[in-house]
Amino acid sequence: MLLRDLTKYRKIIIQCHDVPDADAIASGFALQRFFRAAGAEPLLCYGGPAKIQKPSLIMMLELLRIEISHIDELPPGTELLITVDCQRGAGNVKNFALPDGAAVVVIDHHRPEIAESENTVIRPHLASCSTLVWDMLKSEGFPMDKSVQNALFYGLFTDTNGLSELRHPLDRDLAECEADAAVLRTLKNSAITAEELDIIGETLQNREMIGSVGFFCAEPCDANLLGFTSDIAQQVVHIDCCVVCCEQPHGLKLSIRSSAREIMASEIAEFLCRDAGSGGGGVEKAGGFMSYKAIAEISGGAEPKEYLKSRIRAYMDNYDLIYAGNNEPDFGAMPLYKKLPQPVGFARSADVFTAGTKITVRTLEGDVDTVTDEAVYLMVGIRGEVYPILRETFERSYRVLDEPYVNNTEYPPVILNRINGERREILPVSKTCLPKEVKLVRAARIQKDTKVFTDWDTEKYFKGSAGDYIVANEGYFSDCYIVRGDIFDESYLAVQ
Ligand SMILES: [Mn+2]
Repeated sequence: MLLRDLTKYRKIIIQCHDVPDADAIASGFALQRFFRAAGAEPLLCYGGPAKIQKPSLIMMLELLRIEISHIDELPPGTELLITVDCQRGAGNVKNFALPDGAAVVVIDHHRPEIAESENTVIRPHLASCSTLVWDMLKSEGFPMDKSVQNALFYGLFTDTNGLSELRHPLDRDLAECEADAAVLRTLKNSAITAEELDIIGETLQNREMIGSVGFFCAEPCDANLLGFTSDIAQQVVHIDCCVVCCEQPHGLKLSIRSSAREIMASEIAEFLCRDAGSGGGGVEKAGGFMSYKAIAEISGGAEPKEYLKSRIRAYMDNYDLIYAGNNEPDFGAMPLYKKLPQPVGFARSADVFTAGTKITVRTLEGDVDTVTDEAVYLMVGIRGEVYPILRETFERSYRVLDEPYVNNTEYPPVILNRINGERREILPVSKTCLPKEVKLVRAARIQKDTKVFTDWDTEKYFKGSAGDYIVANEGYFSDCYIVRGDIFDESYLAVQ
């Protein structure tokens, strides 16, 4: 569904969830501006028991000149109802009676709780609904003025604990669009009331240790308090990871910090929220959300916080840890396989920006900083992942095919010039190449969840589940890694 498909409606209601937060308000406000520019009469509103009272939200409405109404019923003649940052039919959004024939559209970034259709745009991998709306408005070529940009930036800011829990490359793109530093500075620094400071204090006093994971529960509060709390807890000695949660009307909101190599915050967040919501972020900081409804479904009615604790325990118990060159398995005894040559993409870094430019490569898997150089090429993998390689190594290992490289990844990798902010896509200047040599490996299916730590990446690790393969390059067993089961079956052949 595209926004332009909706401009045929005149009387449009944009509804935030009950007790709206900055992300819902920002998303709705930006859509209101779009539909107003298209000649419609969009009303931004919310229902539910309480009016907006939070000081930072009242300040947001004033500074960005946002008008939002608290209503009991939809105005007569409503032709289109759009729910933002929530899904009509879910528990956290007032189910207004709809006039006959009115259309309903859902724009949200939470886990789908309703059947998806051509009238729903639900993207749980995005950290904020503001990111989604921002992306939709960009696809329409809608000129966003400062107040719209400020609002969307602030929506993302508050949903990611001050930008520390960004998940998707699109989140990172929006995070760079701070429009008006002065307005945002005021908003950012009016986040906590004196009462909320007390909540942070109390939360930190009630700690429960699950293995080396510190578990903290805040009383129901604004989600941005969780990030401040976990930032403090992370620094405590002997706590490898901390999980701070609080109950929100329709689910648990989580903030996670890691200070140990064995736990990547993004990965534990994804593990804890699996099937119950969505979680993600970076190596050290991540966030997540688990819906009560989903927890009840998958656990057979467990108390949500108890369920979360059981997930933390499962995470701590589940893994085999393999340190390359140290306690690795007996690769020599494993079957030998050869890797089938598969075309991959590459670009000369100096073709993207002139040699010597400081760049950030942005991909689905995260950001990588490097400098363009005649001697540095960029490899592009099947899922759009990008990694630098020395030209010399490249020429030794790959044969160039005279074809452009085609890859339909969800987020085409881009290169950002760190000096002037210019962004260029890498795929248009990429070509296809094939590995020259047949690579031999030793491999075996793993029986249980495993993490592999290598010497050449001291920050991240490979993670696999039962059914994936642990693989080592023949002759260099300390060069080991995990390959997903389905990918392994497609790309490796047993050597008899
Ligand atoms: Mn949100």
